[in-house]
Amino acid sequence: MSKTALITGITGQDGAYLSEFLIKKGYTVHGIKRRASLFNTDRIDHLYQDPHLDNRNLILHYGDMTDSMNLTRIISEIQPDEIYNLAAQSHVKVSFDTPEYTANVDGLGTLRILEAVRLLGLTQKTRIYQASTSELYGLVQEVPQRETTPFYPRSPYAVAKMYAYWITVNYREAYNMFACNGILFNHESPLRGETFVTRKVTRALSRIALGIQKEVYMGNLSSRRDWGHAKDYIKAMYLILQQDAPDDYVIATGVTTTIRDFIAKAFAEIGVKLDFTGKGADETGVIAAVDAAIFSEKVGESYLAAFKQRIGEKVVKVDPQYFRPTEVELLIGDASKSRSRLGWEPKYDLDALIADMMASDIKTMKKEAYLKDGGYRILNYFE
Ligand code: NAP
Ligand code: G4F
Repeated sequence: MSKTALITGITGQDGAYLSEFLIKKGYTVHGIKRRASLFNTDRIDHLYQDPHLDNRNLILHYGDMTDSMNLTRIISEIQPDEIYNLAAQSHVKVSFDTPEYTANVDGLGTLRILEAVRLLGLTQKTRIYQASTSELYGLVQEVPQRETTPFYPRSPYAVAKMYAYWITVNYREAYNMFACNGILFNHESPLRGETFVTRKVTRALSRIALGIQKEVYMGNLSSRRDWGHAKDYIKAMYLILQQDAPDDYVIATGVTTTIRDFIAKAFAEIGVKLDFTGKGADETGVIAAVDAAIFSEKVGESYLAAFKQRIGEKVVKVDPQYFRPTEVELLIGDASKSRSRLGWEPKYDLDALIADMMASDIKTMKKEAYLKDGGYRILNYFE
């Protein structure tokens, strides 16, 4: 018998990779998507199946994490073996602007899922994965952070996720439910939302390389993150629900890098050397040199001459509007428990992640440039 999974947040980065992964494993995957005035299923359109077909393995339901009755009805109809609760207002900076909404979706939304499973009498059937986060460690109390490190959340997002973390533990202990937290450190990919720092950088640098963007404004360049690839991290979510007993796990690479170094590495990937000068809000990133062979291979020879003219230009600047009222300065995870108990091992390191994201964004931005100038760059697009 094939298993049935319900994914909240199926239209997001992780939801897209996880649904593809579970479908390949033979699952029937149900997903909850929000009603929006524009199509919001880009990331899963390749998995879409006509609703008139029998035996579909991807089925979407309209819903929202703020609507208990809707969630309860969907769970009741599907009777899932596994629920992956990935839906969230997931942007830390935005949570300072929308704290109540973030608490409702990210905190109470988790309670709504757990309580629906309990009220429907599914506690012994349905296993629940909760998308917990390294943001819980906030003002870190230990380096590196592991499952036993005390939490010190630093944003409305992290505080909401702290409620979700503990309500998951509480339902596990109170009702003997198979409910688990994956404490995932930052994970990125070509599908990453465009306003998270890595994707903002890979998109902007691709556009700068192609000559369609002058510069990019960033926030705090000195904070450090432990970045992995989302494709590796969704496998950990699955493994967490396949264990004999429910538990909580840290998923991380164990390597931490500043935002500044991420930007320099992303430029280096396409043969550009970037030097940073100045401090704080006056810091800038200046194009210092370009390796013609690498640039031609990764971006395209026809863009090289124009790009060389830009050596000496300040292309990375700081705008304090991107600073956060309280910042998480350092994250670095210790995933020893996941490695030993789950057998989880990431395939991508940071360089491989950056290569994947840059290649994807250069391709996408070439297409954008082509569409903008009405075909003038058609040769570049196909080269
Ligand atoms: P994402 O790309 O921002 O996706 C979030 C998903 O949640 C989207 O499908 C979004 O729908 C949906 N959603 C938002 N508000 C909702 C609501 N009120 N009702 C129903 N659905 C709603 O996030 P992600 O990077 O895939 O992350 C997945 C989960 O892991 C999130 O809970 C996030 O907080 C957590 N997490 C992420 C990371 C990371 O580094 N990526 C690390 C640790 C934990 P729309 O498409 O309609 O917006
Ligand atoms: O990419 P970010 O917005 O991710 P952040 O805040 O670490 O949160 C992400 O990872 C969490 C896991 O730890 C998830 F739970 C959460 O849902 C989300 O996926 O920012 C990373 C760092 C921050 O220190 C930020 O201040 O980059 C810094 N930063 C510097 N300039 C910037 C920018 N962040 C953004 N988004 N945009 C900037 O221009």
